[in-house]
Amino acid sequence: MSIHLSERKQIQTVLASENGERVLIAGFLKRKRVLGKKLVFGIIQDNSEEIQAVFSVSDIGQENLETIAGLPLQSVCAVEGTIQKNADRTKKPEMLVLAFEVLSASEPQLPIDLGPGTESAMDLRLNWRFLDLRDERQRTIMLMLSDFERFSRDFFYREGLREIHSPKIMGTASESGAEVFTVNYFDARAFLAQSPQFYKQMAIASGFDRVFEIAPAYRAEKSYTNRHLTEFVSLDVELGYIEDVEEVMAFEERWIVEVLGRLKERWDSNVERLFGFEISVPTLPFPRIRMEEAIEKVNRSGLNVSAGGDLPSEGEKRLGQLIAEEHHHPFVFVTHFPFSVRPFYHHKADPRTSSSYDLLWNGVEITTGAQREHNYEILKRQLAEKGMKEEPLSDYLNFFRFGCPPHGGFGLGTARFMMSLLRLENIREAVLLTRDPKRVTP
Ligand code: AMO
Repeated sequence: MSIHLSERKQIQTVLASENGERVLIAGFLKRKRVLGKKLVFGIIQDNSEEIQAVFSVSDIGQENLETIAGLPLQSVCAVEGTIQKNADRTKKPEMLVLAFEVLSASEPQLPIDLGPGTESAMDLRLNWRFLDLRDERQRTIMLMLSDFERFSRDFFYREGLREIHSPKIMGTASESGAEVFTVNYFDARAFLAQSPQFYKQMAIASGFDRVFEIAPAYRAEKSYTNRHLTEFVSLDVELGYIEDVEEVMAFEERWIVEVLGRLKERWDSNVERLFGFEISVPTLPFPRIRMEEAIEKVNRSGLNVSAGGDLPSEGEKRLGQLIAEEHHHPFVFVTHFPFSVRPFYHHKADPRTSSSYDLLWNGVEITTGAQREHNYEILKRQLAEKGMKEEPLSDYLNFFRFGCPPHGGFGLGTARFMMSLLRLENIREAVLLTRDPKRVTP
């Protein structure tokens, strides 16, 4: 009896088949139980689900039974058989195996432990990330990340945004000089983009009303923390013809509520089983607090963060807790940052204050957003105020010389989003592969 992989069905689909239906599945041998010389129970897992396959000597013969009994876990097999529904409807159907084929045998000794309660150290898991991702919890994070992007695209297209892809090799640094990677570019020097900031603004100057981009961003930050990577995926939005920064915040909170609602609908039961809590969809509008007030509030609670500046990460954490107690809300927009701690391209609400915000989720910054300065003369003054030269930024400044709609937008690290959503300890679990100051492999 030969197996035709083209007839393979996903296990999730197979679990809903009729009793007695003949089906073909394929996947990893996740666990097995050998009962004497007559019976082997094997759990086969694919991308969608797992199923118990019953290998019995009377159906497949002695030789085949010995093969499956001796097969190392994680080997890849194709299994054909009939579906046996359980009389108890709460129990999953099983498969009575009629034929199987080992597509690729695993080595018997795995370099890491898979499964709950047997976790290997993070660093070792990252060395063997392809195996680590065979664990359902790890793979679920990636599948949800993919849905997060998909649901976001749905929302953005419905709201009239267009997707762009801007270059990641640049002639100038986009955010600030300090954290940028330099690359040899033939006989010259170039930089890796820290953000698509300049190009998403260019798109507005080019006449695209509203745009978004989901793409890598690079930061040469030496800091080795649980929430910084040197390469991360940045989700960027830029909206033309806005009235003020409030419009950007209102857009962002509507997007987050829709996306969380859809993620809950699709993933809640898996999240409950694998992570131990339910996804909660926040109410609108999210709380907003001015930076000045945020600092006062945090200091009143016993921390001592400097006034007039930015909030350090412990301050953000405390603010998240205080807002959660007061407003019963996991999100907070911190607004009215001093211009002194913001980039030159932010619009000013008044001479000392930028029209910008950070969005915190459970006390972790997931977004920076702002209205941008689109007046060429003012922009040049703001550059001078920051002690920066015009010449290296001349291409950027040109965007504002021939008419540019008022605009604003935000940037969000997709891994930070997943980390907050799933309450992960480490951002490294929320990216396919880690790039940090100590790691450029695998
Ligand atoms: P900012 O530098 O705050 O703003 O970055 C925006 C968001 O990107 C994520 N992020 C990171 N994630 C992982 N590792 C890092 N090293 C890292 N650095 C940043 C965070 C952060 O909130 N151009 C502006 C955005 C804008 O104004 O539109 C910018 O890049 O989630």
